[in-house]
Amino acid sequence: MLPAIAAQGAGLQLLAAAGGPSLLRLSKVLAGCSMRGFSADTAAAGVAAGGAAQREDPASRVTKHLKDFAKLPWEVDMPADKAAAVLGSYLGVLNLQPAAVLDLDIDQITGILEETTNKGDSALEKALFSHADAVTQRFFGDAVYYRGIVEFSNVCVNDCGYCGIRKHMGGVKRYTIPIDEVVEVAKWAFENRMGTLMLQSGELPTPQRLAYLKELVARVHQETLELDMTQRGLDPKAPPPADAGELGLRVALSVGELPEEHYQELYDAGARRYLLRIESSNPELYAALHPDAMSWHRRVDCLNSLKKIGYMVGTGVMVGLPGQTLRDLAGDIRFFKEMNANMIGMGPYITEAGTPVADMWESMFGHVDKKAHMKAMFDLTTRMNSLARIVVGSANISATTALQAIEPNGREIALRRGCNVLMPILTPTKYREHYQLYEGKPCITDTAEECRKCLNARVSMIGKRLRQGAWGDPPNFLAPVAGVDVRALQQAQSAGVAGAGSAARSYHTSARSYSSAAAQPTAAAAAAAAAAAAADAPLPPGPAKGSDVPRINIGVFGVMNAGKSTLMNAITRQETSIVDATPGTTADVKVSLMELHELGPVKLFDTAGIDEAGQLGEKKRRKTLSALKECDVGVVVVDVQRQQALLRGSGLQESLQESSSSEALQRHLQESLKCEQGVLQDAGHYGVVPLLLLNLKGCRPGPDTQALVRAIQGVLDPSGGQLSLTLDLHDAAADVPGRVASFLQDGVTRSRKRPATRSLPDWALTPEASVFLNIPMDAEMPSMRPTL
Ligand SMILES: Nc1nc2c(ncn2[C@@H]2O[C@H](COP(=O)(O)OP(=O)(O)OP(=O)(O)O)[C@@H](O)[C@H]2O)c(=O)[nH]1
Ligand code: SF4
Ligand SMILES: [Mg+2]
Repeated sequence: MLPAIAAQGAGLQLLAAAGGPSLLRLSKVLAGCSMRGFSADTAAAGVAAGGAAQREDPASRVTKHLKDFAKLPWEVDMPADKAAAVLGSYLGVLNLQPAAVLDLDIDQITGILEETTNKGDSALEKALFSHADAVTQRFFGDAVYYRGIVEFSNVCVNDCGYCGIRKHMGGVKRYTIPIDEVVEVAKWAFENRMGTLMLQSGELPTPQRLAYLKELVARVHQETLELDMTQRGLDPKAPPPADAGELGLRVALSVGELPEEHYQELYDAGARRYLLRIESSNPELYAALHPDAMSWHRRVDCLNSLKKIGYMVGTGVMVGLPGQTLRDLAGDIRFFKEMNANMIGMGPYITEAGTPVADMWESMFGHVDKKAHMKAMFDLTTRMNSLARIVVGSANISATTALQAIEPNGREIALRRGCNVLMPILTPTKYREHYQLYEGKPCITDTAEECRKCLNARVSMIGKRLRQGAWGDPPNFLAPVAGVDVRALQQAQSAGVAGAGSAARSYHTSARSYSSAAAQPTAAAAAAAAAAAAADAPLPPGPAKGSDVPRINIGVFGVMNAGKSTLMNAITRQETSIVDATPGTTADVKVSLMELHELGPVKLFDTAGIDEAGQLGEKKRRKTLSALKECDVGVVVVDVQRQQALLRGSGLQESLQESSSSEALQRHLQESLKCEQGVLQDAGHYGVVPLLLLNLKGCRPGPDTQALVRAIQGVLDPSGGQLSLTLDLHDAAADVPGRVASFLQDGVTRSRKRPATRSLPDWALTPEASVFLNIPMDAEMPSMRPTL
């Protein structure tokens, strides 16, 4: 049974009068966009063009729909800490951290969906959206990534009951775009800095299609790589330098179920991502929507094969299918979590006339107001996006085109509710109308150039930034995020804190509005909160040694050449330390006093490697350990590249693929990670919060690196309780400073030291703001400052 349409769901507030601060801000953003070159177009080489000059300009198309809003439809006015409090109150747990990933079980997810969908709980819904946005920010900052899609063929052997290009659908003109034409689109996508190209089609498991695909994948991969090398002044025919970073386009495929050997051959040709939608995690519902020849279990086998080969694997479902329940949808979220989906795409089910599922839908819902129903499905889909973000953590989640088919600002709203990826359609216009999977598919007549401009305008409006040209690999491909086990926490708190268990119950009886839920906790919840607060009260920030300014002390530790100074420079966003490939470049403890935007005043320690041999090495080691004692947070940098080389030298590379917990491998890692383990132990001894930074240092992403990262984490953090971050500090596309800052913030939260209040709030950082700075003058301030 479909969920009832909530009478007072999160409706958009359409007000008669335009204006107000939000609109003012919107107009500024759009003015900014046009200054950044909306009007000066470059020709879309090789891609359908024509008529664009007479057509509506993308920015005005975007604004048209917004002029009646007093509040922008994607805005959520609940701050992250309040959102965590409301969610925690609903779930019956205390002190839920803002932006925490939550390992919710199927009952908890179903409960949230019921509360927000059928009971119209707008406070919980706001908390859900705000928390999802905070988790997105934690892993991606304000970055939004592109995946350009080319629908290169609509030929398909399947008859999925909902699909407008299924094999037996009449009136569809079948096409397959010649390889040269697709390669031209790929080059255009590269020049327009799309980062990834997704090649999509119906399913056709024939040798001819495999040959076509292999050639296409290899050409897109190779030709865009050569283009990139040429533009960087490198010899395009030479092997790419090891430290060149992201070159050319990432190639992604979405071409259905194939034999495992085909997947392998396509991976070998250069494809690195694969999208295969499960459509529903409920096998019975899947069976009802597909012909008998199609099997849910076979699809799951395909997903497993893709994972085994080393693809970044994406999947997705439809929301609002006839016969689907809220529990089915909760099961979908668990499915994503359990397979550690690297990309998630969810769209509302939109009928396509003449398909069996559309007939089914008509017989069940033909009598309802279709517009209102679709709006409810839109809202439900964005709740699903938020839940996926909160539960899975750092996967990429796409704001699907189907959302825009229902609501003109659908994708922008979704980007503020957990999504971080946009997928512009680059299929040349002459083919596009023949790839109509559902009714009202938007942008069918837009050229690729129009589509790109329109998306740029949309992303700027919501205060996010398109990371053009970036591959945007999902962090959870290398390092899945376990998340807080909410059920276990709930039980532990109920056992340990009187009244904590009743927090969930009390939530249901409290008033529905956010302010009353937050400001008037019941007596039981208040008692529980007071008890927990006494136990967990953050310590006031203590004065740093020799200073009367309260600072948080953060140190960076590890072996020589691990990338400690590189990390320090990412923390300070400047060249604080010398970075060089010579081991032992940092020979002493280097202290920097500064104020970081995210943390306030800090004292930073860059240190010498602790593995240097000889007497001098021993002196450096002692100095480093004395700095560790002073720290509140100690980041242990692990050089993954070095571990990979050591493993290769030991001949144990093979055992990595077989089992990351093999005894020989464990023994080897225990030995090669001795220094890092020593620092972690000392940190525990001195009460320093340890953070693990696994520095990939140019290691090629793939199953081997992934398995090694897991094995290292297993040795250094057997209980899985430490905070860790896996990334390449040179990855220009990964917003390294932003991710490092959130990582440190999480660490400081655990240190029980309260970050000082930020001296500059966000409004003060706008170009128009005038701010007087009160600079603290402490014992460590340069002596000449007062005379300046
Ligand atoms: N490709 C790549 N190179 C890195 C990365 N991190 C560090 N490097 C390189 O590794 C070398 C050592 O980096 P540093 O940051 O100086 O390492 P360190 O741990 O401070 O080294 P010492 O001061 O000698 O102990 C330099 O050549 C860096 O450019 C990374 O994430 N990717
Ligand atoms: S959904 Fe995909 S596999 Fe199914 S009929 Fe349509 S194109 Fe073919
Ligand atoms: Mg150094």
